[in-house]
Amino acid sequence: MTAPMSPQDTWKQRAGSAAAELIEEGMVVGLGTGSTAAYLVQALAQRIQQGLQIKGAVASSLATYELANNLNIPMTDLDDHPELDIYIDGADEIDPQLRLIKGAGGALLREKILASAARRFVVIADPSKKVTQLGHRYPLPVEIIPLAKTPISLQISRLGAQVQIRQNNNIPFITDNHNYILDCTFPQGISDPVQLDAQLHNIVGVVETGLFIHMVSQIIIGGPEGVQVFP
Ligand code: ABF
Repeated sequence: MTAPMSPQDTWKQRAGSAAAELIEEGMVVGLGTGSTAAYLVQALAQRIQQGLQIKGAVASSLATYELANNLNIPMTDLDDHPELDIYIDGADEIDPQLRLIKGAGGALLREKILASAARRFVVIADPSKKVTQLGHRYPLPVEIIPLAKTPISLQISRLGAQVQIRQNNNIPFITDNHNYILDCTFPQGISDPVQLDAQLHNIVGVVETGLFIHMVSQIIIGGPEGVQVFP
């Protein structure tokens, strides 16, 4: 017997299914990572089973690749399709200006590459992801070159953050790109995400940050009443 879905999972599923409806015949689709994106992948697989034909899907993580491939979604990559018609992914925090923190799942670099290669970037989430200011609930993930972990941690702490190397059982978490993630907590929140993103990118050895600014085309929030679409 399968356990009943929690309300939050139902809301994530609503967002994922609504986003799958945006995918049209012949599109190249970017698939995000995380539990909300997994519902998108399942809904897309169902549409393909019912006859939708897409050119292919590009996954933002090895985990999503496995899931989509196992569900018989035709997979491709950015070498064959350097431009995506649409990229759909979850987020950790969404502010009123549709700026995001992403990367709790550890796939932020590939996610940002796909978002920047897409004509349209659609974010799917449940209502818990909406915040008034970024950085209050989740630390900001920053992907870095492992060799430089100590100097980079020092420089980021001088920007006002508490910095921790992401670990699993006391072993550093390794990204799909063989890098580390620093989880950076800003106790007062992030007042100027644009400036912070620029400051972080100025630190040698920082590969990418989990701040997604001026990238989002649309947000789909699944909730108790159905889905809401912004803008
Ligand atoms: C990816 O998965 C990430 O960028 C984000 O960290 C996370 C969201 O996961 P979930 O949908 O499980 O909350 O989209």
